[in-house]
Amino acid sequence: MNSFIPEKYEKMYLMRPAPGAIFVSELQTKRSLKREIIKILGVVVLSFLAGMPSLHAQEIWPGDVNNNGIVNNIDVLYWALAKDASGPARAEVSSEWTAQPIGELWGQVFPDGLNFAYADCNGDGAVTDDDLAVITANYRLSHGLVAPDEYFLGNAGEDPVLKIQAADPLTESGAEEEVLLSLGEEGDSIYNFFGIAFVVKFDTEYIKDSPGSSNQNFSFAFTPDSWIDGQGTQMAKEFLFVDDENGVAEMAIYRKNAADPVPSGAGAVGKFTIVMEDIIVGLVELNTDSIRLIDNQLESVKIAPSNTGLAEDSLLVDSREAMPEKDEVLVYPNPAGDLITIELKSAAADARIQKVSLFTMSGQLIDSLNASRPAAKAMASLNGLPQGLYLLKIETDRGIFLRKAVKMPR
Ligand SMILES: [Ca+2]
Ligand SMILES: [Ca+2]
Repeated sequence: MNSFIPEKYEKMYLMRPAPGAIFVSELQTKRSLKREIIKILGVVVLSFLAGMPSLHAQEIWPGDVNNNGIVNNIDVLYWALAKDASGPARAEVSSEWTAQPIGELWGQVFPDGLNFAYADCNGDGAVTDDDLAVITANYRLSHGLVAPDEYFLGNAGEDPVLKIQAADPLTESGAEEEVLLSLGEEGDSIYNFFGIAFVVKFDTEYIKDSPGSSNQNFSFAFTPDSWIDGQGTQMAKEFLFVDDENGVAEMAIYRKNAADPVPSGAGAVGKFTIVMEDIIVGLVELNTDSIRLIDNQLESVKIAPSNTGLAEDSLLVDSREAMPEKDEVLVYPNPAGDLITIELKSAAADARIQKVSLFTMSGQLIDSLNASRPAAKAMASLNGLPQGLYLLKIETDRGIFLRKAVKMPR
C-alpha cells in the first residue's frame, strides 16, 4: 500500500468494493482518496453550521433584530412589531457592533419564536426609537454567517403590485421629480397590514446624490389619504436608507403603534421626491424588489414587484450639451388645434430645427418629422390625435428640447 495513505483511511480504501476493471492506476487511487477527505470535511463543516444557531442565540448584535447576521430594513419591521415593549435590561447598555451577551430573556417572543430581547438594540430594557437609531447606525453591518432574509415576491396579474410611477414623465436637471408609490389597486385587498420592507433600485446616472449621509435628494412622504397611514391620521412611519453610489433605496413602512388596529385596503401610499441629475423623460430603471409585507402576526403576503420608467432610450436627452434658455423655444398655440408651431426665438443665427418627434405622455412615439430644410421655425400636425397632453422632442443644432403640448378637443 502506498505510504501516503493515512492509517485511518487505509481501511476505508481497502474495503472499497473492487471496481469492475481490475487495472486501477495510482492516479485514480489518489483521486478517490481526495474525494473521501472532501466528503469527511464536508460533514464536519455541516455539523459545525448546524450548531451555529444555538451559538447565535446566546448573543445580540445591536441592530440585527431578527438575528440573521445582517442589519437591514427587515430588522426595522421586527423592531416595529416589538415597539413599546419592555423587559430586563442587559448587564452592559451598549449599541456597539460587537456580540453582546443576551442576559435574561424577555417574557415576549415574536410569532416566529424569536425573543423580544433582540429588539432592544441598545440594551436599556425598552424598545423605543433609540433602538431604531441603533439600526440606522449599524445599518448593513454583518456578523458571522448571514442567513439571507426571505422575500415574498408575487406575480403581477395575480398578486397586488408595489408600484412606483412618475407623476409627470417630463423632468429637467435639478428639478424635483415626484414618484408615486402605491400598494395594490382597486379590487385588491391587503388584510391586516402591519409593515412592508422593500428596495427601490434606480439609475444613479439620473438621480442626484444627496450630500453626506442625508436623504435630501431622495425623500418620502405619505399621501394625505393613504390607507396605510390611517387616512392621514399619521399611524404609519417610514424608514429610508439611500445608497446613492449603488442606486439602491432600502425602505420600510410600518405602523407606528403595534397595538393599534391594523388597516386592510389597497391603493396610494405616498410619494418619493427625487432630485434629477439629468434631463430625462420618464425614470429609467426605477424598480421595486426584495419585498416583504407582513401582517401583525408576522405572516407574509405575496406582493409583485414593478418596473417603471419608459426606458425609451430615444427619449433620453443629454444635458451636457450647451442648453439655450428655456424661452428660446416657443411652442404655440398651446393648447393647439390641428397644427402646432415650434419656433426658435432668440436663437443664434446657426440655430435650426432638424427633427421634431411627438410622444404620448407615457413615452410612446407617435410620429417623427424630419425637417426637409433645417429652419428656425417648423409646424407639426396633431391632426387625428385625441385631445390631451403630448410631448414634443425638438432636436436642433443647439441641443435637444422637450416641450409639452396640449391638443384641444375638436
Ligand atoms: Ca437582520
Ligand atoms: Ca432600547
